[in-house]
Formats: sequence, structure tokens, C-alpha cells
Amino acid sequence: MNIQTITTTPFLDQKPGTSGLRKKVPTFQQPHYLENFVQAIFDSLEGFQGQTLVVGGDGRYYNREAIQIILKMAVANGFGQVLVGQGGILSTPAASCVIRKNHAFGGIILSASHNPGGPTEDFGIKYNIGNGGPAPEKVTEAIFAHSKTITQYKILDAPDVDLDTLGSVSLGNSTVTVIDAVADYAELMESLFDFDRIRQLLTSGSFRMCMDSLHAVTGPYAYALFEGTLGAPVGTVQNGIPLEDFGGGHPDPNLVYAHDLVEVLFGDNAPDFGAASDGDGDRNMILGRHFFVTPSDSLAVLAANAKLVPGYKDGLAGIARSMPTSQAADRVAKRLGIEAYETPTGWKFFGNLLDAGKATLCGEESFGTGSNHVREKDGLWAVLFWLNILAVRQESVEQIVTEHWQQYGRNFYSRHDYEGVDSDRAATLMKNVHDQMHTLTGKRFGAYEVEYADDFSYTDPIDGSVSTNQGVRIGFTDGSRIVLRLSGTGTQGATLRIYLESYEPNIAKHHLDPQEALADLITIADDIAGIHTHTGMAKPTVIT
Ligand code: G16
Repeated sequence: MNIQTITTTPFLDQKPGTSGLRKKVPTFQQPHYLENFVQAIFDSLEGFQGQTLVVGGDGRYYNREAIQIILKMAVANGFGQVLVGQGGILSTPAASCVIRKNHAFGGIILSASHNPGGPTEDFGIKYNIGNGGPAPEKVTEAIFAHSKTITQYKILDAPDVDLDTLGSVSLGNSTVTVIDAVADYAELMESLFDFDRIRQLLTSGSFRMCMDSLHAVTGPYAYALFEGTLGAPVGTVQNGIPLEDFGGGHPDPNLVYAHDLVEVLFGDNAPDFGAASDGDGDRNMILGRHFFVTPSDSLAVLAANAKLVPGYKDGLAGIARSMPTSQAADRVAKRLGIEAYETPTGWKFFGNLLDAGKATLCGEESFGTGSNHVREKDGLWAVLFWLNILAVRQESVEQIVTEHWQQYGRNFYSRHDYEGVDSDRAATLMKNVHDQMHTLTGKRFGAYEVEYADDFSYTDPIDGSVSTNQGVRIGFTDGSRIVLRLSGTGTQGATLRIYLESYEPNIAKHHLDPQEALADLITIADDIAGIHTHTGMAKPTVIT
């Protein structure tokens, strides 16, 4: 085995963000850049000699090249076996499933999620631990520390592995096995949902759905599940062929970027149900006919109806949501008499709660929903969950959600994003908010009175680790909230996120447009934070 030890010098910008290291492709293509980060991952781990590593990505530009490098480095560093998805493809939830099923030591997932792909667009890499979930902060901090002091990395001198042919080959003293990217995941889905009932719904002729894979990783999974096993008509899946640049689109399942689907679901003769997923398949957007389900409401509805679904029929242990996600799910948890957890943004914070059996369902406002079946959020799982509920209840998406509001009240919710803001200006804005924080309590803004203002800090109930500075919360006496934080997933300048939420028990007002219902809070957010002045932008880039 010809292992080369290559001398290198550190790059100082390899700090993992909310979900791994995300940079432009040319940054990753610099000599030694990817190699340094991969070696920093391995240098942060102990006890993996002879163990199994899972590798796969969302198929974006540079996926295949990166996988060849990682395979050779994993072998040179002593992994005994590497499982890699056919064609280098594994959706993020499928990777989590494969890690768990094979009791792998961990996995490396290549994706920049919902960010665009292509030669000058985004690429990303993250490490997942043996539970199948994103590495917790103590691991990502260790990776960053190693990346700053690295002097060499190890790589095998060998020809590239054929990623397209299923089966095992020897690489150095190790084995690389190319696995079917879909099979394990599809089997897991079948174990959780009532496929017979969903099949009846999809083949009844009276129900139509449209699944938009946005030319990203879920295409092969969606074809196999919906048009294959579940018998939906050919054409149910649109934009289902994964492309390295996602067809030039932005593989982000929201009302702005999934516009093809939005046009179909809000057009004439619209289908009953629409869904989209993102670049790496962990996000989802749910639509009914002329109806958008906010991710926060989706979590609450899934929780309230979980007993209708075989995999969750025995009830939920608890529900966890990220701090900026609306409090709709908390109301369901309260009625079910189970615990509601509030964590910082980042799926990695759910891992301990899921492992400890404290939470069964988790969700985030950023179009992420999932459960204890894997340790990532899971786009197609959410779609199947909705289909299972629709098949049992035989009502429309709109009926189910509006009935939910009638029972629990409606949490009006919206997120305003200001993308590509100059980093210094964004930092000044956040400092300005911080400086005011201690003076806000008790202050009145029109009908609203501030009950508390703080910077969210989380103490993990399982391992006691503390995460500070997770976003500014301004809570009002009527339960409304404004949350401000800077995104940890962007690759250009800063993205300011403003999260707005109000609670409306009055059924007569449930039909309001969220922007209308939240208009006062939108003004108050600007009064406090000087958003337009600091960003120089008259309106948000994206409203979800
Ligand atoms: C990642 C994280 C999510 C987070 C989202 C947005 O998702 O896994 O937990 O909510 O980023 O993070 P931010 O607000 O910091 O940009 P993904 O789908 O991008 O991997």
C-alpha cells in the first residue's frame, strides 16, 4: 500500500458553521484545501482503525472528485471499510440511515444543502458521528482547532475507484463498497408508514400529488418510492434527474425558489398535494391545493396526528424545535402531556435528545422536520408522513391545517431574510440590538409590551454542554416574539434572519395573510434593530 504523507500549511477559514464547512467550489479546489479539512476530521477522532466510514453527497459539482480524495485519505488513515453511495450519491437522511444500519464509526456527507451548485457556486462537507447525526459542537470545534495547526495529511496513491458499479473492491488494505443509494432508506420508510393505504390514495384516481425534487438528490428516491413502490402515475415526480448545478436553480424548497411547484399548486386545476425537497434531501416544503403549510405548522400537525401513522402509533416521547421555530408544536405537546424542548438552530442539537429517548419528533422553521428514525431531518419522510395522514383522514391539506388552528389557535409566523449583507454592517446591527437588550423589558411598542429580551443560551439536558449567543429573542407579554440572528450557512457576506411570530386564538382572524397579521411586529423589529438603515436594503430578499 503506497501511502503518501503530504506536507501542508493551514487554511484559517475552516470553521464549520451551522452544518459543516460550506464554501465556494473554487475555494475547495485550491491545492490541499479539502485534504486539510478531511485530515482535520480524522485527527479529531479516536478509535476508528479498522472501522467503517460512510461517504456520499448530493451529487453537486465537485462531488465525485471530492469523494475520490476522501476514499484515498480514509484508507490511508486506517478505516477498514468505506461504504459509498452509487455514483457518489447519498441523500443526507439516507447517509444517516446507512451509518446507523451498518453500525459505522461515522460518515462524511458532501453537500451545501439548499445553496446553488456549479463551478463557481457552493460546496460543503460535514462529519456525522456513529449515531448518524451531525457532529456535536465539541467535535466541530476540535476539527477547527486541528485545521489551524495541520502540517501534513495522508493519502493513498492509487487509481480512482469506479463509483458507478455496485459491489466491493480493495483499496490499499481496505475495502470500498459501492452500495445502492436508495434501498436501505426505502426499506426504513416502508417500516414506518402504511404503504398500502398511501398506495390506495395515490392510485385512487381522485387524488393527485406533485413532488418537485428540484433536480437534486431526492430524484432517485422519489421515483423509487412514489412512482415505483407506491404506484403514483408517471409524471408525479418533476425535476427528478439530479444535476450537478441543479439545472441552474436554487434547490431550496420554499415559496420563492420552488416556483415551478408553487405555480402548479396555486394554478388552475391544481393537484391535491405538493411537496419539494432541497439539494441534499433533508428539507421539505408541504403545499395543499392553493395552500402553503409553514414548516412550524407542519411540525405541529404531524405531532397532533402522529397516532394515525404506524411508526408513531404508540405516541411521542417529546417534541423538540429550534428556538426560532414557532411555538405551535409546544401547544400540541402540552395537550399530549409530553415534554417540549427548545434548542438552538442546527439539527445537531437534537441528537442527544433523540438518543436519550426524550424526543420523538423534531422540527425547524427552516423547512426541516424529522424523527428518531434517523439523526438528520428528512424531507421525503415528511412527505410520506403527510400522505399517511391524508390517506387516513381523507380530508384536504387545508382542512387539516385550518381545523388544527381551530383546536389550538394559530401561530402566525414568517421569516424575513436579508441575504448578502456586508458582514461589518450586519455585525453592527446585531451589536446595536445587543446594546439595547437590557433596556427593552417593560417597554411598550403600540399594543405590544416587551416581557423579556435576551440572547438565547442552551444547556443540553443530557450532557450539560452550554451553547451561548444563539440569537436575540424579544418576547412580548401576549406571547408574540421577534427573533434576530445571523445565518451560519451562507457563503457570501452575512444573511440576517428576522423571525416573527404572534398567537391568534380568534378563529375569525385565522384567514389573515401572515404579513398582514404580523405587520406591527415587522415595524417594531425595524424600530428596534434599524434593519433598513443598517442593511441598506428596502425589503427582505426572501420572505418565508
Ligand atoms: C442547516 C441546519 C439547520 C438550520 C439551517 C439554517 O440546514 O442543519 O438546523 O436550521 O441550516 O441555518 P442558518 O439559519 O444558520 O442558515 P441545512 O439544510 O442547510 O443543512
